Amino acid sequence: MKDKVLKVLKESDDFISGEQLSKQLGVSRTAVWKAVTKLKEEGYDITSVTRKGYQLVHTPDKLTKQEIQYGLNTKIGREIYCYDEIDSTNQQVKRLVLEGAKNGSLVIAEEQTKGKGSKGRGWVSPSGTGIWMSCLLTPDINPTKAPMVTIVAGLAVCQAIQEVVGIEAGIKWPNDIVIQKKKVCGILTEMSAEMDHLNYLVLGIGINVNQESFPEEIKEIATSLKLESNTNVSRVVLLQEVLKKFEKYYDIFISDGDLRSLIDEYKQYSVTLNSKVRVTNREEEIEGTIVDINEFGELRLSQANGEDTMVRSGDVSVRGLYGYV
Ligand code: BTX
Repeated sequence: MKDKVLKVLKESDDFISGEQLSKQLGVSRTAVWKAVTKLKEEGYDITSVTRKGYQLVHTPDKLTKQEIQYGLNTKIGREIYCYDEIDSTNQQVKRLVLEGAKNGSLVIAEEQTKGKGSKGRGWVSPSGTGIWMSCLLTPDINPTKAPMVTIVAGLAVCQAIQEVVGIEAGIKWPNDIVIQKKKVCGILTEMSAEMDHLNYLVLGIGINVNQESFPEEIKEIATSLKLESNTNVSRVVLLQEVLKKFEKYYDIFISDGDLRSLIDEYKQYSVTLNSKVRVTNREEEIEGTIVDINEFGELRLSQANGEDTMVRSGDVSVRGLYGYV
């Protein structure tokens, strides 16, 4: 009932009477009043004036299912699970898979107590200030193609930031989004696969939105959209835009089978391309310049001795970013 009342209030520019609401929704005036009271408790600012009725004047920036789904037409997010607090949204997707969650299901939390970064690292995810989300995807692709989803997501996040906040972000290959050389977003794609069969992917995206400060251990390398733009950013609007952009590019990727149609656009955002880098993986450490990114999302590294190497994984430090000089 609460959701239905909210929808009618959102769609009306003027006051709407309790009587009209109860008629339209086929419920008693008391039921309408109860729903309005609940909405007010959740932070919706609803003015009630005798003989005029109710008017919604302010919507809180809370990541609730009804706010996220309002006006959203993507296939991703038709099923949404929202939590005030969870260990990690990626972990929660994996648990929901066991309960039968479907392709495109979305998990969102106001706070993560054990947010995951890549390679066992953590992700700082304080309450109410960021977008901590994970999406369940079951594409019919070879598991070797899973890392390309991170590339698709990076492109989508940059474009969404540009559209909603009006500032330019860059992508540090493969999974960081940076603004002014600081990390504003991290992407963690995990998968469950057997041999050449992909069971499912979990696409986790963490965006620092309205934080005004960061804990000591990351304050030199982290930033938020608020710090960069000097404005409060609506998490709901940004999240919706990320979903729209991601779905658009993801559909293209799935139909092409690789990144051939997207890579040129991606390269425009890359802070790794044409930069001096140091690549560290298990066996070795090599330095050079990234001269290209191919349709599989792999880097071509050119070394000083004239040798070219393809980089498919490993930690890539970009000169000028996060303390690598
Ligand atoms: P990463 O391994 O590239 O980055 C992790 C590193 O980034 C940490 O070791 C720390 O130095 C730094 N860091 C930690 N928290 C933040 C932050 N809030 N802002 C900037 N820098 C930070 C990147 O891994 C992938 C992160 C994915 C996070 C999402 S949130 C939703 C989903 N659920 C989940 O558990 N993880 C993903």
